[in-house]
Amino acid sequence: MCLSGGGATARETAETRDKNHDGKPDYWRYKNDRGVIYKKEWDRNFDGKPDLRILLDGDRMLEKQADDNFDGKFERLEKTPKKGQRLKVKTTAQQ
Ligand SMILES: [Ca+2]
Ligand SMILES: [Ca+2]
Repeated sequence: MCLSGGGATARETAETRDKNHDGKPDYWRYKNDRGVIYKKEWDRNFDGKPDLRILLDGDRMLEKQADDNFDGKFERLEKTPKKGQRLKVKTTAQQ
């Protein structure tokens, strides 16, 4: 067994895009240490904070989180149903 010390400590690497060219990123793509994308985030109102997030397992979408009122909290959660299950949408938004 051989353990090498040091090395990269950052496990999460994000690629960003600036789609509206205002100098702030509005799209994030996260890859794990195998180079597989497991999370994507979008800033839909261009305030610099992500408000739509998708969690992935390979090509499969596991979960969608949305901040529809742009207050910084993701109040809508959609889990991709397993086979034979119906889509469940959870929301913690106040009525
Ligand atoms: Ca935003
Ligand atoms: Ca919100």
